Amino acid sequence: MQNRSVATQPFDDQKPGTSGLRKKTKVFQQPNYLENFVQAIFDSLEDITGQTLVLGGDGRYFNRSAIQTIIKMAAANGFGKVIIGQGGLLSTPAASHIIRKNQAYGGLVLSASHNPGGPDEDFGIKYNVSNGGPAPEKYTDAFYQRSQTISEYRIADLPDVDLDTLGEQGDDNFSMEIIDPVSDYAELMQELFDFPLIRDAIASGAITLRFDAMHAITGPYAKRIFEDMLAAAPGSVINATPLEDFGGGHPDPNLAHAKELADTMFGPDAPTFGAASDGDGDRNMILGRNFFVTPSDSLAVLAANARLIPAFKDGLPGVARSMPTSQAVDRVAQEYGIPCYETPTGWKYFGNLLDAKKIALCGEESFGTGADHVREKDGLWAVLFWLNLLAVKGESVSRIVHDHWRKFGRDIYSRHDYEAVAIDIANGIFDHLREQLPTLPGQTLAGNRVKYADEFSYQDPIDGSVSRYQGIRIGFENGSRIVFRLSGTGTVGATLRIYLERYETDTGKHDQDAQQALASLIELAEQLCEVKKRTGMSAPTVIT
Ligand code: G16
Repeated sequence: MQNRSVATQPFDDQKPGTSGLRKKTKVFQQPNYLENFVQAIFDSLEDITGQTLVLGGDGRYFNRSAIQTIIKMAAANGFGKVIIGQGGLLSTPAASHIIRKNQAYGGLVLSASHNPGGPDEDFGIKYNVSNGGPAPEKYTDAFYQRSQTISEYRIADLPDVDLDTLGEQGDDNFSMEIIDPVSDYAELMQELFDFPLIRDAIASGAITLRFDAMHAITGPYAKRIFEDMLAAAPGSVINATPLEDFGGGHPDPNLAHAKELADTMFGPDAPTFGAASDGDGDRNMILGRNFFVTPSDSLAVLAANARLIPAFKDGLPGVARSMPTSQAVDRVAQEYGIPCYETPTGWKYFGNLLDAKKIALCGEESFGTGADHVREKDGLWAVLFWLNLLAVKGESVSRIVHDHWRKFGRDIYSRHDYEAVAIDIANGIFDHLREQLPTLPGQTLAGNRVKYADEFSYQDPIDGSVSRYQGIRIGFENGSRIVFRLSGTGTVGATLRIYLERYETDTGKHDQDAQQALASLIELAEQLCEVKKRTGMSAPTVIT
């Protein structure tokens, strides 16, 4: 095997965002662009000689060719072994599990998650560390720094690897193992949940299931787990074949993008349970018959019922949510006397808390829920948790959530996204918000008295690291909140996210439409940030 050094020059835009580096595919396809970033990662890591790297992606356009390049670069940079999902496929949570199970040094996951795929759409790459979780900020900062001074990358003259045939090839210095992407993950799920109970509930017809894989990575996982292992009717998993362009769709599991599933679940003869996952399998959307569960409520319901699941029969040491996620789970933690941590947006902030066993369950408003079994959010795991809960309780999704609201109150919640905003306008909005912060506490706005108004900073309780500028929060004495943040995952301009939340204890008002219930906060948010006025947009691009 011959190694080569290839001269290159830095690209100035290789700063990872909320979850790795995401760009238009054509940006990644520029000569040396992918190679520079991968070399910057390898240069920033210590003692990689002879180590094992896990490699896979969500199957989007450019996945296979990027994998071939990375294998050759891993060889030239001294890795001893690369474990690759068959066909170049690995869901994000499965990659996390495989890193942990094999005690690998780390992994590279090729995905732009819920962003569309294809030659004119998005591609992405993220590095996961040895605990299986996304690289913390100190790593991503180092990758960026290195990318700004890079002058060469190293690559081996190897023939392309057959990604489709299982088995190990190579020699003592460098080997490549192609593994079944599903089996280890499916086995882990079987250990965590009561499969016989779920299977019986499905067999008896008590649970009828529809899962939308959105032409993305979870198709093969969901087919194996739901249809083969849990005996759901053939066809219960729809859009089950991963496609390079996700069938032209947006693999984002929400009511707008998983429309086929939403139409079924809100139509006549709906199954009792519906769910969807995203491009790389870490997000989930949960639906009952005629009923949508917000991700924040889902996290709270799972926390409240954790003891009913084999994996959590002894209870939870603590829980965590990202800052913009609703406070529903805080109420559960308070009731059970366990801590609830509030972290910045991004799964990487949960890793230390999970490793230190401070928490065992965590989640985000952005359709992410997960636990201590891996170090990524996990779409199918969340679906199985709900299935296990339905099988134990024998009640409908809607009933379980309504009972939860009756006990804890309802945090009525919505997120409004304004996408592709010009960067200078977005910066202007934040400057304008920052100027107002000192004057807001004590004021009564739209009938709500402001308790605090600040820019969120987080100090990690385990390693003491501090993350600043994580979103602007305005909290009211009645528990309502408005949060403003710029997304770290978009690839065009800036995306302004406005998170709105109101606490309601009156059960007679629990069935209100969220947009109506939040109308006065929505208007107040516009008065404060002026996004419509400054951009000329008349409405949010997406409401979830
Ligand atoms: C990623 C992160 C999540 C985050 C989400 C939205 O999810 O892993 O932690 O909540 O992006 O981030 P933002 O609001 O900055 O766009 P995914 O599923 O895209 O990898």
